[in-house]
Amino acid sequence: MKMKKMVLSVMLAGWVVGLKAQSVKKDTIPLLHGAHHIGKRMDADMNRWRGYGLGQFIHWGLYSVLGGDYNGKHYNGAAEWIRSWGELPHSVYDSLYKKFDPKEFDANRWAVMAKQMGAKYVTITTKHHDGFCLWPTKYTSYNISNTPYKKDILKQLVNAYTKAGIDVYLYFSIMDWHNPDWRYDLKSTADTIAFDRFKLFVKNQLEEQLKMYPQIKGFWFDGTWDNSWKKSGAFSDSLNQDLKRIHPGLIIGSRLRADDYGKRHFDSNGRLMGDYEQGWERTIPSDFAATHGNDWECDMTIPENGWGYAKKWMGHWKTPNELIEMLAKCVSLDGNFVLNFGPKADGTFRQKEIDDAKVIGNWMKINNEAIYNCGYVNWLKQDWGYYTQKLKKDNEIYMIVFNVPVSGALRVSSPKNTVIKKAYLLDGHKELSIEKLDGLDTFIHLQKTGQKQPFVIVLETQKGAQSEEDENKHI
Ligand code: FHN
Repeated sequence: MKMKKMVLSVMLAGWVVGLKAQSVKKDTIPLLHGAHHIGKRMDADMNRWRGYGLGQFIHWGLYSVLGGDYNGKHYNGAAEWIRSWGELPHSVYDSLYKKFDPKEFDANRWAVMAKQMGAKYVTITTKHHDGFCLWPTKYTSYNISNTPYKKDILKQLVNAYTKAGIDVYLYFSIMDWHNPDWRYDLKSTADTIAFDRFKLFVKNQLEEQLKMYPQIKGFWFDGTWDNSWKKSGAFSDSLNQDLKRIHPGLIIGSRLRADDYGKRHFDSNGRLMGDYEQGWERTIPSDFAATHGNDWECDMTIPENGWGYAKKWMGHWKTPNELIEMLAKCVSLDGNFVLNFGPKADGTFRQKEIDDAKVIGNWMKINNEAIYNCGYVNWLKQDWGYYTQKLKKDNEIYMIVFNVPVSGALRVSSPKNTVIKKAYLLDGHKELSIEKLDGLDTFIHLQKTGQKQPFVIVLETQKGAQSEEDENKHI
């Protein structure tokens, strides 16, 4: 009897453990400050973000006064980091605001240039790591109102871009080299006390921005990699929630938060913390699997590296066609592509940036149908370029072509049960001949199209029209 009882209780215990194992996944680490939702945000604001395709990044601040030069010498790192290299005394850098007087600055001209390029959103540095604020914040005197220029730059930009129909996002660096309460790590009570003051300063500044520029759509956080911030998971979580409560719909990427254990971007259970993945800086995922199906954005510089204005650009300068290809690749993998501009201290842009924006804009004028509100197509990738389709899927598939084979025939492998009814060039709608191959592949024959630039072919497809014989070829 005793034995029977024991077996029963062991069985029961096993059943309870089994139940537990079913309801809580084995690898789940209990977190107070992990991701608060699983899967994508599907509200209207986020759908709008998803459809942008192309954005502009602006890095503008005191570093543009130096442009990477100090005392007749040029420094080859990212020019906006010059204060941190020990090449010039901090007091010299921190006095640059006395020289910041962008006489040529015209926010409307900037917005028109971005609009012509085809940008649907802009991210503007309101405060980079140097701590200088482009808006007249009441929380530090290290701001635009104390420069010879005096006027609120941010307000002009927010108004001009919004008027041009471009959504505005504010870049905000948490790391702040100028604020005496900033800490890289928290190693003592004194550090913690100072950093608590700093956190309040950050919260105040962000709430101030929301109050002053209510048109904005989101924040773009940076400088969140230090231990002090990684140890502030609870604060970063409540800050995120506060900002969203004040401004419902606000979009914030994965750079802001840290979880209970200091994990960034993805929490300790591997879940994305933020509305989109913000780790694709100067790189693009190699394929769709690498995106893990998340929303994401790639931020790209035209030179090898460097975001703020540098008198000399380092390394390879990307050509407009390279940039257009990056844009196409991002959209084909469900991401947005954001191209950086680093205006000069006088408020003008370098010629190469102006020229590139024009070329991209001319291309977008013809081909934007394959970029805006478009995303991933689960068809076998081919060497000629990239597929996209409308996020609200219909029967059209876009082929953005960068490499034309010598044969002039572009191979398309359509999935089971999908038939290509018609193919034509988006520019001018010239119809192209289709050759159905044995099995599921099709050739789109280009003949002489005279295309010198990347171009788009539209495929009109029909589902469920494949013959049974063709379908069997997939088995
Ligand atoms: O250090 C910055 C850099 O200067 C620039 O602002 C880029 C933009 O993505 N973010 C940081 C590095 O991740």
